Amino acid sequence: MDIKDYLSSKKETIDRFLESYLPHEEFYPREIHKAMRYSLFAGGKRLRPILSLASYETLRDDTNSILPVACAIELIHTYSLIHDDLPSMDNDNFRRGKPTNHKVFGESIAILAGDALLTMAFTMMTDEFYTRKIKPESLVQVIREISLAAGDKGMVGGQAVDMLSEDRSIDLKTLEYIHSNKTGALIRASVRAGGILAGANEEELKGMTLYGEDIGLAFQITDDILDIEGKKEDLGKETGMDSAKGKNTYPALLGIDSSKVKVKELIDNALVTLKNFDKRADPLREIALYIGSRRN
Ligand code: GRG
Repeated sequence: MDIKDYLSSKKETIDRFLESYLPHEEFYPREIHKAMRYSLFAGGKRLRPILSLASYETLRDDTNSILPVACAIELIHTYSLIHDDLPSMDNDNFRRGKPTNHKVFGESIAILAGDALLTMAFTMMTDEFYTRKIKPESLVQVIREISLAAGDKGMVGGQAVDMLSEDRSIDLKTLEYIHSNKTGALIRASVRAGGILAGANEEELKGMTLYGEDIGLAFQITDDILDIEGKKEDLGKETGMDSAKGKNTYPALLGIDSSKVKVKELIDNALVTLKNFDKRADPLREIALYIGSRRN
């Protein structure tokens, strides 16, 4: 399979669904809908919803029925990026190759656009019209998983410890907590959501969970490495920001070479956790390899 074709065809499907769901930017109040659309359609990779679809496809066909859940995760991810860029958080000027949301719309609208995207995720996942083909118990289970991953025991928790650790030295255990929660939790939940909705058994879900944890951590360590070695044109944001902000990162703690070795180990492990899955798990395998070698 060609992973580039796979990613771009899934991205198209996801974008089409999001485009049809989001209120038009002329919808009152215009400023908020413009700001939501601005960040959502700024060209994200859609990695998290793609992971949900790929994980579902390891067991079942026809991902259309789970699009509202997969796309809801992208809404949550986009909210987190808008809030992460705010002056009170990372104070960034560029995201997805464009000025950050608050630079264009001002801080209050950026905060509200993030809030609205987060809230809309739950409206989307409980929209009877779109989710009627999903078993209600599975839907409740994934909504709970996703909300846990996004909250204080997941992404918000990781972000809080990250903020509190700036300009302080921390140990590897704390750094792993930050990375696994700030970035890893939503990635893990994306993979698990696809599995749960496809009716995965305990063994299958365990494999998917370990896979999600490994690629989630690898994704964030790669992000740390790209902040040092990546190109602004590829990343759509400025580089060198982590050290400028006194951020704790893998390269800062372990050095760049050991960080690369760690990414490779995690990707190898992720592939091992999928060993009992057949060919239908190839997209998950290819995504793991892509994460280990990504440039943006
Ligand atoms: C504000 C509660 C709250 C949380 C913020 C996501 C996050 C937590 C912070 C982002 C900081 C950051 C740049 C982390 C690196 C990993 C990461 C999430 C990168 C952005 O995700 P991509 O590369 O972005 O999937 P696209 O734009 O492709 O969707």
